[in-house]
Amino acid sequence: MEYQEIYRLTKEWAYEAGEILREAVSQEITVEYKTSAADLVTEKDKEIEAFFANKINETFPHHFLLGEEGVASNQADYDPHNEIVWLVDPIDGTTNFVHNKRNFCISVGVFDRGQPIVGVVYDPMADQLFHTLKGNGVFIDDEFIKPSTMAPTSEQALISMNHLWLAPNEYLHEQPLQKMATDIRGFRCLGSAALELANVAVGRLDGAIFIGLGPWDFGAAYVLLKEQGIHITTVDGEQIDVFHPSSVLTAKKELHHSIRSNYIRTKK
Ligand code: 2AM
Ligand code: CA
Ligand code: CA
Ligand code: CA
Repeated sequence: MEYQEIYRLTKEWAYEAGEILREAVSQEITVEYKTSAADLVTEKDKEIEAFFANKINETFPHHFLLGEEGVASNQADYDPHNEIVWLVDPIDGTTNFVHNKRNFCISVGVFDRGQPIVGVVYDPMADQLFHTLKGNGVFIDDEFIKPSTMAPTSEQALISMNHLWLAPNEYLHEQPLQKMATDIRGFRCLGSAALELANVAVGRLDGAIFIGLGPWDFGAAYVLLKEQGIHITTVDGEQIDVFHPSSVLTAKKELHHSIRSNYIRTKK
């Protein structure tokens, strides 16, 4: 069955790509600026995305790839809602890859006509693979991660965010997360959205709230979170279009509702 084969190969390719990145951190890394000094890309980002583009093209020539570095931008126009599409972030957390040499990942989500099929997030330095095939449950490596029945309240919650909340953004007049910062147990800001979202899917974090993400950032984790029955919407509480840039708010139903109603002042 094609989904099983996609699942098997996604994991295999993520391990192969991870091996390349593990070797790369001990060598000199060539860094370029994309839009600014805060927006980095290395030759490894491009190499890993090209690696996936070639594998997908050879094995599933009728599938499409949407990746951060745009190596497959020569694909003809297509409607992602009518195709099998791979959302690939070759390195999520490039800044961590360059500076810290840890806390980055490879993120691969596969969607069939918009439906989540496979989600794989591989942290090569920790050697941890978060993965799911729709309907089969979420795993870290070989360990099945049972969806937790706990329903944390705001004051018990550990929540990931990205630093863009600290800059002026479309959701505020004031800082909407300031009150939340004093109410919740803690914020975390790891620098790899895909890894942080995967951590919500396995219960290591209670929620995450990000703005300005691309499909490749949340694609794989979207599949993991949906599989666990954890809410994932835009910050405005709307359904995410996985093929377009989006804000992301994820948490279990009760916490998701409490964040939305208590802390987010949505667009005027
Ligand atoms: P990247 O490393 O693949 O570029 C860092 O806070 C997280 O945000 C990473 O997941 C990073 O992905 C992503 N990111 C990088 N640049 C961003 C930007 N300009 N806006 C929003 N997210 C960004
Ligand atoms: Ca980037
Ligand atoms: Ca990314
Ligand atoms: Ca990236």
